[in-house]
Amino acid sequence: MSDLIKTLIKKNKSCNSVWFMRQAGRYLPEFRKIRQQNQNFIKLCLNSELSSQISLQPVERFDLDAAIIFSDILLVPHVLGQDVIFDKEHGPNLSKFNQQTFLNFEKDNFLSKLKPVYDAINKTRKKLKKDKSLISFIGGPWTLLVYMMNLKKNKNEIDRNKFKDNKQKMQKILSSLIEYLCLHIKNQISAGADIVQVFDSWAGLLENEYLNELCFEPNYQIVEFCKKENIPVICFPRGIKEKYAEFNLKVKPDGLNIDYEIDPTWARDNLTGVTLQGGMNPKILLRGQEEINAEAKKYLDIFKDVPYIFNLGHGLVPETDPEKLGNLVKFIRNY
Ligand code: 1CP
Repeated sequence: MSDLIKTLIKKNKSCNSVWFMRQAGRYLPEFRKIRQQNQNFIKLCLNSELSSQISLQPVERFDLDAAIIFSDILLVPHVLGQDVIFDKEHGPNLSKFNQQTFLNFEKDNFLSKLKPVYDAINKTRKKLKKDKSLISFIGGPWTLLVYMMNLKKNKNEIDRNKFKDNKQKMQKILSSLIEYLCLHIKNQISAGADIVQVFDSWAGLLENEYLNELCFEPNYQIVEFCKKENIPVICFPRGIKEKYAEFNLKVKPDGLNIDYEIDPTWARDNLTGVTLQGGMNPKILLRGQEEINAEAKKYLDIFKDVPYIFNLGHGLVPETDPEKLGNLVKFIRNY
């Protein structure tokens, strides 16, 4: 059993386990080299050999406690019929959502299109040391809807008119989407993943009156599915502020990743009965080593008596210096 799973399930304390969101990515020269030769990002995600290699890169470099499979939350809408284009300036762009295409999609087709992801998990598990975890993930249903229906007006705001226009349709689409996501989880487990993380990155864009229906309830259904499948699950409802407490009570995941807007002392005192993960602002890593380690120490001290996994409050940014990250990992291990 990996240290990560001991912390998630047995609620072990002070394991000093550590991994990073976006640990496989553009800040690593060995990733950039592969990326340069593979301009089509979706194709790269569906290349099982390269995906496995990329997943292992940060674990080999930093001896982290887990690999996270190199893939993307948007592969699900992609295989369900929407073209996904990554625009460097504006982020991902999806072709127009078609409800008929979506609802009539064949499950067998869905799984065969995602087979490279499962192959990548299988290959990675074989190369990964026994005491390391292999994390699989999905996007939160609401976060996927945001991309699928193009609900954002700008970086941090929902287009309210579009939201209202689409609101009636959402329940039907959500319940079908949750079924697909559970299938995807089941297959990732069969391929060798031993932890699931749910990235509900745009939960914070929901108005309070919709949080229960569009965030808590869908996450609850996924967590229940994971419990039935006997796999620990970590949720990340980014940006919901003090509603993290309600999320924890209602959804009851094994682990909860906090974002960097959450005060860690508040989290320790108010998010109980759950393993906490993350919190530190990834931009701190752009500062000097002493400041980085001091900030990490703050998190380690606050969480020393509760089950805690070191990670960040969002993904590593591309400007991160791998050397500083390596020093941070050493600092955490020796603390
Ligand atoms: O240009 C590049 O090289 C692509 C950058 C990149 C990478 C490395 C994207 C595009 N996706 C990924 C991989 C990825 N995405 C992983 C791999 C494993 C790891 O963490 O190392 C994971 C877990 C994701 C998850 C993901 N994709 C999320 C949830 C987490 C988060 O960042 O909030 C979201 C919202 C996406 C969509 C997405 N994919 C890529 C971009 C640029 C975006 C938009 C969001 C963003 O700007 O971060």
